[in-house]
Amino acid sequence: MLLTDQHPHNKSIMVAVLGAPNVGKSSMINYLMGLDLSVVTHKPQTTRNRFHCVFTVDHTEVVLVDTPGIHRSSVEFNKRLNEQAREGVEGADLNLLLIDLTKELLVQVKDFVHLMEKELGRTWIVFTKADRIENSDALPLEEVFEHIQELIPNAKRYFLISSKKGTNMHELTGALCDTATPGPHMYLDGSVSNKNERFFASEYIREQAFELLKEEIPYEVAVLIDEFKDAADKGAERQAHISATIIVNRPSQRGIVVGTKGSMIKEIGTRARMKIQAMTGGEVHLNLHVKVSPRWFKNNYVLEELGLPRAHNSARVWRAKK
Ligand SMILES: Nc1nc2c(ncn2[C@@H]2O[C@H](COP(=O)(O)OP(=O)(O)OP(=O)(O)O)[C@@H](O)[C@H]2O)c(=O)[nH]1
Ligand SMILES: [Mg+2]
Repeated sequence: MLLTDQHPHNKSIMVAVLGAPNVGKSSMINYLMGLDLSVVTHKPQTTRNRFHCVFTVDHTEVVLVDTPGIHRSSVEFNKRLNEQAREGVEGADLNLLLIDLTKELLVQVKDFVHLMEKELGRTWIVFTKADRIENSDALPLEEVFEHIQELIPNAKRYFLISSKKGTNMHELTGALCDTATPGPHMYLDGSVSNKNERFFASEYIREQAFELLKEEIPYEVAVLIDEFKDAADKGAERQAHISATIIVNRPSQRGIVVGTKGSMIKEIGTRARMKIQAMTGGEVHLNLHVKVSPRWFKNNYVLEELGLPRAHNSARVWRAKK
């Protein structure tokens, strides 16, 4: 969408947000936006799709591309997640590579460079979770950054942030805005994403499943929205009727997701509904079902429906859905 009546002072920048699972990509994006848009949990591999998160400061539009954490795996599902991340750099003016300060720093960079399989354009390094390190200002980051530049020649500068405390977020926002170039905005004022409410509704349901379910189950759960109907009478508050299916891998998981006398699915639904209501600004009626779909994470049709097309290194040639 190119908007016609653009302000002459408009500027814009598209920024790919990259890094290993759980480094704090979505948390940073939410903090910069001032909105709990992207799903965050304490478990790795929370984000599964690449999408735009948009905010504006005065006349400057910043489009942050959230991506799944890139990681080593030979599993088809993970290959597709990695591909989402790899494609995140396409069209970006700048990459932010996030590095978790609580883990081995250079190992993260080496793994990332290896998995990206292509040279990165202009990149800034963002060291995350500064609040978890005692005296983080004393870290030899200048030295680490020099090593990183040997691995990523286009790494131009670095930041030390905490999304929990807001450390240096103002500086990061300022630097992004200063780097934006004059040009039209991609999004209308007030738009926050290229994904619709239907997508975020499924994300908020999955977020609760991720938080509430244990062991391998969160990774074997997917959510599909069957119906998203708006039924607001003229002048009345908006009402959304949503039906969604929680897909599980094995029959035994159905009972766990439903819970004793339906307690678990009720809890997932109640929590997700609150968050969806905050998004739509109206009442939400949420109907959840559980469906067993064995090995859905290997099923091309399901994966495509989840917005995960085949990767360049997918195990076999998948036939496109007719
Ligand atoms: N203490 C602290 N925890 C953080 C910070 N940033 C993120 N976290 C925590 O780290 C975990 C992962 O955060 P996410 O934002 O989901 O990480 P991500 O990189 O988007 O992860 P994936 O989507 O799985 O790739 C969550 O438990 C966050 O609360 C931070 O600055 N400080
Ligand atoms: Mg994420």
